Amino acid sequence: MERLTRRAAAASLLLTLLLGMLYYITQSIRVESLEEVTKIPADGRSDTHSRVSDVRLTSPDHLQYKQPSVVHGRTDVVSVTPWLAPVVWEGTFNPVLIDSIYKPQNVSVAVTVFAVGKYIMFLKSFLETMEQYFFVGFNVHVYVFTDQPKDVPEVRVAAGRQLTVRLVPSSKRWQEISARRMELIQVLIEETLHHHDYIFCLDVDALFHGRWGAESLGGLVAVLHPGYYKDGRSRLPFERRPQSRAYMAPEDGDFYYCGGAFGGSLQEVHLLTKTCRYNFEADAREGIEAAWQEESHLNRYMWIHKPSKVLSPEYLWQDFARRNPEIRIIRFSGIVKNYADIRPNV
Ligand code: 5GW
Ligand code: MN
Repeated sequence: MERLTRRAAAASLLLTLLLGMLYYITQSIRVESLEEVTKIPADGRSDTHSRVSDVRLTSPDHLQYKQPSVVHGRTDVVSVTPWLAPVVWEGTFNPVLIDSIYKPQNVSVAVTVFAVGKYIMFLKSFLETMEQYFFVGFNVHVYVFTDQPKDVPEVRVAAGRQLTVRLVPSSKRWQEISARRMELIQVLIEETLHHHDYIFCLDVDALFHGRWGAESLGGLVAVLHPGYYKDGRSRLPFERRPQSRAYMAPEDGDFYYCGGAFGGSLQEVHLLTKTCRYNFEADAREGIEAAWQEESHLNRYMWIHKPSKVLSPEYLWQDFARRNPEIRIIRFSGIVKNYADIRPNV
């Protein structure tokens, strides 16, 4: 009897010891992995948190600007989404104040633009007008993706701005040029992650006509498509076939966004391009191509991952469209192109 209790006591002691050791081991693993995710790289930027999430809106003490009002403002447009992201319209922000907040942060903005095949003809005026209107006074690095590096025009750029040419293979099928944009942006971000804070991916067949500045910065940034911003869900040209990974049900969708301009922090745009590329390629393997290619996949992505900033159609208008009264300024606009002239044979 006594021997039995002694044995039981020894066993329970051993068990307690074992449990204690196990607890210690799991705790130390937990602490280690916590350290792993909160580790700040040497350059001061965290890998796990994008800089935008903890951006400080610090403004200089003596800046003079018009007093803002919370009872008077634009009433002809909505300037906030139901998930409380700003919708940027002329008159909803003060450019002087915005610049005073973002300039001291010395942000670096990357831009991607594709000029493949005949689209090289749009590059010169795109770059020239960009120099006049896009993030003037900021660090801007333009990455031109082209199959004709020799034909990239020489455009004089201000201090703090630079241009890099990246060679891409030419392609006969336009669907392929379109499809590979997401992949090439994804790879670019992987290679330049620590060089820039934000990135914008823009169509080349457009010109800048007005300021496009730091008011457009955000974690995930989408532009309202100029052709559909007043339309009901049933009219939005989302992909409607359930077989596609870009599928949107009739009751889905906030807004219809442009494929020709989107952006955000490098981390967010990396996830976007990686996801859209994956879904596009998986669809292709099953023999399906979404109605508007990567624009359809982008719209599906933005439905699930709501943009933290929405840019009004001022940020990608179309030259052929009638200018509606709520459009007080056109900042960037697609030029009218003769499709027969510029597109490769399909
Ligand atoms: C060619 C034929 C059909 C569709 C796209 C192309 C094409 C697009 C091309 O041959 N070369 C090229 O560089 N692109 C890039 O993709 C351009 O940056 C272009 O702005 C972008 C999107 O194509 P877009 O502008 O023809 O599409 P939409 O919807 O603005 O007309
Ligand atoms: Mn375009």
